[in-house]
Parts: sequence; structure tokens; C-alpha cells
Amino acid sequence: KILNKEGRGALIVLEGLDRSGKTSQSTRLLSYLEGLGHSVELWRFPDRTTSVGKMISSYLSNESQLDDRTIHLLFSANRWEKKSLMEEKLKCGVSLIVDRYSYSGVAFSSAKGLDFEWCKAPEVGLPAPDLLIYLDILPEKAAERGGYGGERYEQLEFQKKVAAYYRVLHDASWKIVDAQLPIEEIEKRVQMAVLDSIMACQKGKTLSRLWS
Ligand code: Z5A
Repeated sequence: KILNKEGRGALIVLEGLDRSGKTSQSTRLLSYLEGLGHSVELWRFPDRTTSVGKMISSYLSNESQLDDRTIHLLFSANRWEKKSLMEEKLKCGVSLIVDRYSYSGVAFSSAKGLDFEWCKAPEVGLPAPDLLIYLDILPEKAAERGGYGGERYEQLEFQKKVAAYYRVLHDASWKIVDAQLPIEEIEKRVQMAVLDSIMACQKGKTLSRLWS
């Protein structure tokens, strides 16, 4: 495996609105990197397999009710409970493709009306992505893709607010990709950005922390 010999793995995060194509692109990226011989894993948040994740899953499918701040902190705890493993994998040379991360946490909870800085606070200190790929799509276009299901947040007006908070979070380091392009075209752009990032990590780029 390439990375085990040459340095740490890269933390690659994919963010975007519902139906922006994160899952499709994460899966394609995994196959691509594996095909090149890289050590790589695909993760997603929320991780619904943990006990915290099960509470989140039940909330998202409207099977349980939780106060807005409580669910926000659970989403954050779901990342913190994976932090040590995440760091260990990266250190051992495994690159991680992560489908949603702290940015979703802040954008979704802020869109509900919680204070933006309050939402960021519990995320401070988590590993920061080496590369954040934002799949950029108009909320109206995303809604046309297969229709929204029954989960919370899958409503057009709410998604517009989420998009606005992603714009507040955005900084120059993000790789913005037009998510309305054909899947294969997006895939190529994602691949190029990811290979650059993996190379930088192999050459000794240090892992930084959110939001400090
Ligand atoms: N949430 C939160 O509040 N706080 C947090 O901290 C975190 C999350 C981490 C979890 O949803 C919910 O939790 C989410 C945010 C909130 N809320 N919502 N709503 P999830 O992660 O389980 O599900 P999702 O992220 O919403 O996934 P998704 O709906 O499946 O969307 P996607 O992964 O971005 O898209 P996709 O499955 O790859 O593609 C959707 C469809 O579009 C599919 O039919 C594809 O074939 C099609 N597609 C994809 N790409 C294209 C292109 N380029 N052209 C045309 N069609 C395409």
C-alpha cells in the first residue's frame, strides 16, 4: 500500500446540501484511490452504528424528539468518539474520505436558529480536513433529484438556510465543485484535488485542528 510507506494519510471531507452527490462521489473516490493502491477508508457522519449514532438516527427519522441544542451536541459527540481512531488511522498512513463533518453540524443547527458561534464551539479541536470538497448545488436543483424522503431537514426552505450558513463557513481553502456537472466530470475534478492533498500529507504537512 502506497501510503503506509510514505507518511500520514489525508483527511478528505465532502460537504454539501442533501442530494448534492456526496455519497456518489465518496464511493467513486474510494474505488479510484483503492485502484491506485492507496490505503483509504470511507467514513460518514453521523456514524449511525455507535450508541450516540443510534440516538441521532432515531431523531433524524422522526422516531424521537430532542431539544435542538441536545441533538447538536450529540452530532458533535459522534465525531469526538471517533477522533482517536481517526488520528490513529491518519498517522498510520490511511487516508480518510469523510462524507459530512463539523461543517454540516454548524450549518444545519444554525439554520434552525441556534447561535452560529455556539454551534462551532464543541467542534473546536477536532482534526481539521486537509481538503474540504464542497459540492455546490442550488437547493431547487437538489430537490429535483429523486425527491426528498421523510427525514428531518429534507425541505427546500430549510435547505436554502443551510446553504446560506455554508456560505458563512466557506473560506479560500475549500475546493468548490459545481455539483450540477455530469457525475464523471465532478469525479475528475475531485480526483485531481485529492491526489494533490494526499501528496502534501505524504511530504509532511501537519494535521491541524478545527477552528483554531
Ligand atoms: N446533520 C446534522 O444536522 N448535523 C451534523 O453534524 C451532521 C449531519 C453530520 C444526515 O443525512 C442528516 O444529518 C443530514 C444533515 C444532518 N440532513 N439532511 N437532510 P445523511 O448524511 O444520512 O444523508 P445526506 O447527506 O442527506 O445524503 P443524501 O441525501 O443521500 O445526499 P448525497 O449523499 O449528497 O447525494 P447522493 O446520494 O450521492 O445523490 C443523490 C441523488 O442524486 C442520487 O439519485 C444520485 O444518483 C443523484 N446524483 C448524484 N450526483 C449527480 C449528478 N452529478 N448529476 C445528476 N444526478 C446526480
